[in-house]
Amino acid sequence: MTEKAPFDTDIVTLTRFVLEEGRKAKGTGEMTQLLNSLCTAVKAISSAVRKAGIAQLYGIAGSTNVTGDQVKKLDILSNDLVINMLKSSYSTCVLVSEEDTNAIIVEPEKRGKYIVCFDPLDGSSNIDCLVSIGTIFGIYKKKTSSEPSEAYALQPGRDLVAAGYALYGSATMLVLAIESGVNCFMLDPAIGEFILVDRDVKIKKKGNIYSINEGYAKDFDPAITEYIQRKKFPPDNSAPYGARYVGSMVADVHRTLVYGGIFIYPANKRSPSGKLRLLYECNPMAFIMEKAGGVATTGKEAILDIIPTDIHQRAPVIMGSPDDVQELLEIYKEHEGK
Ligand code: AMP
Ligand code: P6P
Repeated sequence: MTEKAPFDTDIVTLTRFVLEEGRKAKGTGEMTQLLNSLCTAVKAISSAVRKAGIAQLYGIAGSTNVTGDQVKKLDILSNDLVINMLKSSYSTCVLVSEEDTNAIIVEPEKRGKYIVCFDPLDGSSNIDCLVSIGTIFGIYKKKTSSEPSEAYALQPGRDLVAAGYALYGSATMLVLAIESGVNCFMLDPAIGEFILVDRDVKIKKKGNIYSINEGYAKDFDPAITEYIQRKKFPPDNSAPYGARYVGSMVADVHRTLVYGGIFIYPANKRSPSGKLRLLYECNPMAFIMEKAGGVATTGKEAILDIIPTDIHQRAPVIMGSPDDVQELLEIYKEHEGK
């Protein structure tokens, strides 16, 4: 008789984890409310993302579906879900979304003390070919009791209270970084709960994968060019690195967190600040990387130390295993002298 897999009757769900952390913090419960509301938005986005692929195949195209219902573009739908779930958590006062030009000021009767910067569906240009995409978020506490404004969000990533991402890949995973560290939760569709699968995640000191869009090699600065050359033709005759690039930040960063190595979206001649957005792509990922023992830099300074001046500003990104990032920083130093 084959042994039945034991049914775990004491599963640590994200809801339970967040409640326990809230109890430990002896807080008011506002952060707990916020995180659990965000979790609900991510579950709904995961469901929509997986349905949209099928919808695309069966010709539910354009702005209405076969029953004439308004079918929102997936990234707009995701944005609405996050905004509505955060507002109804009574824990936020200012929201910054990749989809909205201006910061969203929460109506007075629903305000709380947190600011959330998020990309509701990062990499959504990949959805039609079913490449993994994600939701990225960073959470700050307001610093004053003045009337909330866009300026509330212009805090350095160093001041983040929590950050995380959801990866809609072969499974849906939510990675949450709080003061105490990084924890990974896998969505179990059978029960609609995120289950804790990796506790207190730490990145490898050194990896063997580099991740960069080499299509831009013509515009790379010399330090990047030299670094990539070294990965392909190691001067010490060690094994070359593998190259992996999905083109969806959440997928590339998650692989780097799990396998080690380095993810690079550098500045170049055409884009002097790179492409990725500081508030809702670079800072949350940098916070997670540092909490996991990794390094996240622009090449000149730690990403988390940048004082933002605009909610949609961009920043160059070099992040991952400490030894790998350090090797590139040393090449940058050598080139500074030239
Ligand atoms: P609160 O009073 O609920 O807003 O929590 C105050 C502070 O305690 C938060 O800003 C966090 O630093 C920490 N905290 C409270 N609840 C949680 C939680 N569920 N997970 C992680 N940190 C928490
Ligand atoms: P490129 C997706 O569009 C995105 O914002 C990130 O998720 C991803 O890392 C980057 O852009 C990919 O940009 O220029 O390599 O296509």
